[in-house]
Amino acid sequence: MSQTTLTRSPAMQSPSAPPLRDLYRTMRRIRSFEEHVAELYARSLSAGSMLHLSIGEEGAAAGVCAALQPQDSFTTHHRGHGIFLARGAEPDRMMAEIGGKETGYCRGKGGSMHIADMALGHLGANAIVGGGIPHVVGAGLSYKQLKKDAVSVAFFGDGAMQQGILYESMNMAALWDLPVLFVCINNQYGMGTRIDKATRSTAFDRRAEAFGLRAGMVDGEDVEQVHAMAQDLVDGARKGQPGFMAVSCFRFFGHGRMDKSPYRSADEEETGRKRDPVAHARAALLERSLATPAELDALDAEIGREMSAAIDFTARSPAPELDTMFRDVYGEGEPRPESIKARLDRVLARN
Ligand SMILES: Cc1ncc(C[n+]2csc(CCOP(=O)(O)OP(=O)(O)O)c2C)c(N)n1
Repeated sequence: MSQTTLTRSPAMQSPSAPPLRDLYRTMRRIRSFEEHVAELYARSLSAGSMLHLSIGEEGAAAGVCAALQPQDSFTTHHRGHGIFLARGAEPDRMMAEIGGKETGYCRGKGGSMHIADMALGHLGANAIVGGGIPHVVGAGLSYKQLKKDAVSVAFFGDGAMQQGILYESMNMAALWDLPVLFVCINNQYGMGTRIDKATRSTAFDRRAEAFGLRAGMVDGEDVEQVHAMAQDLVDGARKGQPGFMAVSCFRFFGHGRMDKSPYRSADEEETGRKRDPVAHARAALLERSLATPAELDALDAEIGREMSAAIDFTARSPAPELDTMFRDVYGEGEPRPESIKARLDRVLARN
C-alpha cells in the first residue's frame, strides 16, 4: 500500500477543532526548536552525542497533542522533542535538558532521549524501541481503577510495529477497555531500514483492529486531518474504547546527527521533503485568507527569537553539582550507589 495515500476511517473536523493558525504555530515552534538544537551542538553546549530530529513529523505531534486534555498523559520514543513541545513544554527547560544543565526538565540527567515531566503528564521518553508502550497500559489501568477521566497515549515509530510488546499492550488495552491510544509515527524508516524490508504488511490499522481497537491511518502532512482522527480516537479512548492510529510522514534528516542517509536516493529525499506539514499549513492559511504572508513571517521571526533565547538560557545555566548525581534517580530512603568521589577516595586510600 502506498504510504502517501492513506486515510482509512476518516473523521470530520469537529467544530471545536483548534484554529489552523494555532496548529501552525505549534509546528513552527517544533521545527525552529530542532533547527536551534543544531546550534547547541555547534557551540559545544550539548551534553550527549545522540540527537534524533523530528523535522517533517510535526503534524503528528501537533495534531495528536491538540486532542488531549491537561489531565492526560503520554510516553514518547527517542524522537520526542516535538511531542513534548506540542504538549506545552517550555523550550528553555527542554534545551537546557539537552544541554545537561541543572535548569533542564530532569535537572540535566535525562538529556534528549530521556525527558520526563509529571506536571505535563510526560511519563517518559524511552530509547528502547517500543519501551514506552506498556507504560501507558499501566497508566490507563490506573485511571480506570481510580475512575479518573484521563487518557494515556503512547507515541512510537514504525520500528516498534515489529516489537512484541506492542501486541501484548494492545491486547490488554482492548481486553480491559482501557483509556489508551497508540500512535505510530510512520516515517518509513527504522534507522537505515525501510519499512518494506522490515515487514510484509504495512496495513498497521488492521493489526490493531484484529485486537479489537478502533484504528485509522492518516497522512501526517495534513495536521487538521491528524487532529480530526486523533480527537475521534481520544474521545473513544476516554469512554473506554482504546484506539490506534498510524501517521504517515517523512523524516527529513538522518536517523541521528551523524547519519547522512546514504540509503536514500536524492530523488526520494526531494520527494519526501515535499511532504512538509509546516509548508502545507502555511499554504492553507494563506489560501483560506486566515493569515497574510507578513503576519506569518512575523510569527516565524518571533519563534526564532524565542528559540535563540532558549540557547542563551542553556549557555547561562549551571551544570548539576556532582553530589546530586543520584538525586531523583533513586527513591527516597533507598540504598544508593557510592558516589564516584567516595569510591575514588576509598580506592586511592587502599593503594
Ligand atoms: C529494542 C531496541 N532494538 C534496537 C534499538 C536500536 N535502535 C534505536 S532507534 C532504532 C530505529 C527505530 O525506528 P522507529 O521505531 O521507526 O523510530 P524512528 O527512529 O524512525 O523515529 C533502532 C533499531 C533500540 N534502541 N531498542
